[in-house]
Amino acid sequence: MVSEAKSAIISKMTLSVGKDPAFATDYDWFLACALAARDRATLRFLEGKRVTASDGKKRVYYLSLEFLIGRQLTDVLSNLSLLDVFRAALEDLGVDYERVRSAEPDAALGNGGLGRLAACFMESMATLGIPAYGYGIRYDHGLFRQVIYDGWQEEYPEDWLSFGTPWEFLRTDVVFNVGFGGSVETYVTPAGITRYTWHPGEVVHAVSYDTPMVGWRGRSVNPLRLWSARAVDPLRLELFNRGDFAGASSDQARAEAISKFLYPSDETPSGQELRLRQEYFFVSASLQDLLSRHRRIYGDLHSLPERAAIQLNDTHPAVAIAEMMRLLLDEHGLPWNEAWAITSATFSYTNHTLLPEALETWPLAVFERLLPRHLQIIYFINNLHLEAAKKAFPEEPELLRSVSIIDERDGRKVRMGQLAFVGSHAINGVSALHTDLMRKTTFRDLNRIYPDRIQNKTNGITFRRWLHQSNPGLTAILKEVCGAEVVDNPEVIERLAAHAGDSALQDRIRAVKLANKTALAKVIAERTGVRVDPAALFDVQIKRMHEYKRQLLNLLETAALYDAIRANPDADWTPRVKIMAGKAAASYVNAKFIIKLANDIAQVVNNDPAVRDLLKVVFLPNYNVSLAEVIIPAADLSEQISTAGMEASGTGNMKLALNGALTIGTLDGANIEIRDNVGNDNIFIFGLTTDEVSYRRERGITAGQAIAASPMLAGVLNAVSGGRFSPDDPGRFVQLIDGLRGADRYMVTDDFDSYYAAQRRVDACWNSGEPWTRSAIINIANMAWFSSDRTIAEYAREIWNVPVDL
Ligand code: NBY
Repeated sequence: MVSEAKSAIISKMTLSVGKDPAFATDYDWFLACALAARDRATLRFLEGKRVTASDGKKRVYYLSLEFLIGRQLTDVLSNLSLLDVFRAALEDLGVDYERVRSAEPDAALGNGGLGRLAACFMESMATLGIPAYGYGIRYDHGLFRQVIYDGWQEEYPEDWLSFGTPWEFLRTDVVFNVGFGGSVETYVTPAGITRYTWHPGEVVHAVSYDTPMVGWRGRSVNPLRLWSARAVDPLRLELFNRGDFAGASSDQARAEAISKFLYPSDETPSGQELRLRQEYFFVSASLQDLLSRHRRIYGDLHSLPERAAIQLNDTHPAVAIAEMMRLLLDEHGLPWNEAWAITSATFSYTNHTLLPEALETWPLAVFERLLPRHLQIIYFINNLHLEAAKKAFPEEPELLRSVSIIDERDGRKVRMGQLAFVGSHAINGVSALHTDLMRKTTFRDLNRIYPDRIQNKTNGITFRRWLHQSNPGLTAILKEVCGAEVVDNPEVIERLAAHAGDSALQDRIRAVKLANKTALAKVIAERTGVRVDPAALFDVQIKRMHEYKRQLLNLLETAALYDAIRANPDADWTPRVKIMAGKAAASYVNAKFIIKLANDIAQVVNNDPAVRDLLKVVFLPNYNVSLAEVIIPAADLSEQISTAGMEASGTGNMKLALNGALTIGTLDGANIEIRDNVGNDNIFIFGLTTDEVSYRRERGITAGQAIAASPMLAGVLNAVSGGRFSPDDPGRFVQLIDGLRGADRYMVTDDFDSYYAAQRRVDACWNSGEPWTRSAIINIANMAWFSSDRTIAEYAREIWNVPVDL
């Protein structure tokens, strides 16, 4: 096996990379290994396509504008059971696997949780043998690279594709035309039926690239099909010949802009026309592709719902509802009712947020200019939908306003959430609380018209990447204590619980954690210059920077703790390292100030001899999947402190608990389900509940009371806004802190005292030693339910109607 791998790698190095191994760089070795690994997945990949074509198996199509894959080499090798073989082969060749692995750039084609969920789902679908295609965009530039300069975030373009990628196959035969703009022609057939033809004003090509997604033990290999935009004619020769070189390639530039970059704002849709072009571009290509596949195999489109399930990952691909109708009506000549029956039986939609500013809408004018025929279809859909609503609730004209796909208030808009809901047979939230809130708030009236459409599918994570690959030390313990089958069946992790009090096991768990923390300490030193003690409590908040996630609450507690330590340096403090990482959308002013505050606090605290090693503060730049893989196994404490009701689910919370971190968190999103699984005694819950949050909001209760009631809070607000951490610019944080003193939309002040108290409970528990490790073990033991295999099995059974054995 090892010798086989060795010669495969050498042969790739020589014949595909074109390098003499003696002169190969780490990146060359990565390429050679990736190509050799891909070979071993390819036969299974082709076999999967053949089988599903011949056996009539239902396919799942996962439409997502984001797939946050990260590095793939270890994932592919490990899932093919070849990791040790390749490692040994490289060692024989005198090459260090770690360096080769690190030479791979992250495929960062996503912003955060939503994109990473899509990546976990692709892996789980392949693992469960579900025939699935992921459809998305092959962005030339993924999420920006974050550099921290003088404490401020700077954004630089990300370049993962600049040297190509060894994982993909270009499909030169899978190219579709995608139209934009133009006009709609209406005519009446001899039989008296009105028909419509769209004449787009502009056409671009969608070219496809397939990346194999390998399931655990190579059970199946599914394609992730990403579309790249090309101009139909690369050059306007008549302009070129006249010397107008820029004009000659302007069509090309305009077309290629579509797949040029990922929009970097999570939670707040950009509203730019280019974004709508991206959405329609990949949706149209994907639907044309899957319809032509269906017709090739089955001939008739009426059987589509039995053979295909299309999942919309948030509303970003929701224009698919209108595009499917257009294709069925205009291109395939189906009557409306049949087309609608097929469409709504095929689609389902996942909602990832209820934040009002995050719900996607498009101004009618933009929509009409870009997609005139689709707007017409949406009007038809809406008319029928509102008729039905009127019939069901004749006494409630207000209800029509809330369920309408067209928002008639200031400046008319298309509401993508309503469109996705009306066009789908199943709509799901991503945690129990979030789904409950969907039914009660944003989708309350739609839920009354279409009861039983809303379901819950609590998120999950793939244990292959987030446990086995990223934490081999812990995995080795689990295999020994729970049995080797733990890598195939996470439920047996539960066996760990029986040994939670066993001091030998506790020692081993602590030793693995310490080793992981030592590795992280090295990364921290390299990237920030800060030296931290691996024996200290590693307190971690890693996620996109957003006010609702309340990194500011964490920082205020840090500042308060710092003052408390200075006031009483000889007390029995728990040495802590506060670790924060995350990117802010470039235009999100407050989020960028919060990053600056973290760095300013770090400057002051880390250089104050009075606090010694009792407190260190670190902001790690450029958080991405690869950095997460280093931080998560090294965390002791997981910060999940969003305002209750605002974090739809969270998935980082699951990764951290699975790796033995205890959670300090609010009763929000999946934190609640984590608590239900690990037990109240093994998690630090604090703060307002969702009901208390809405009570305060409804009564307009603002920060005044909380500040008046808490001298510590008042003191820390004064310190930050008074320039205590920004002596070079004392007014720097005045506005940020004034936001808390005023409306305090995210109720940071209300939760401050109970958060501070919960942190002191954390200190006490950490100092007690044994009980902490015991709790950590109980956390690990009870996380099996959060495997994305479980989540995907639920989607398969309850939404897609696809057989699955799990
Ligand atoms: O989806 C996240 C939720 O905040 C988190 O609670 C949940 O666990 C996760 C998976 O369900 N949402 C998220 O990551 N959203 C985005 O990344 C996003 C990206 C782009 C846009 C909106 C949201 N956009 O409008 O462009």
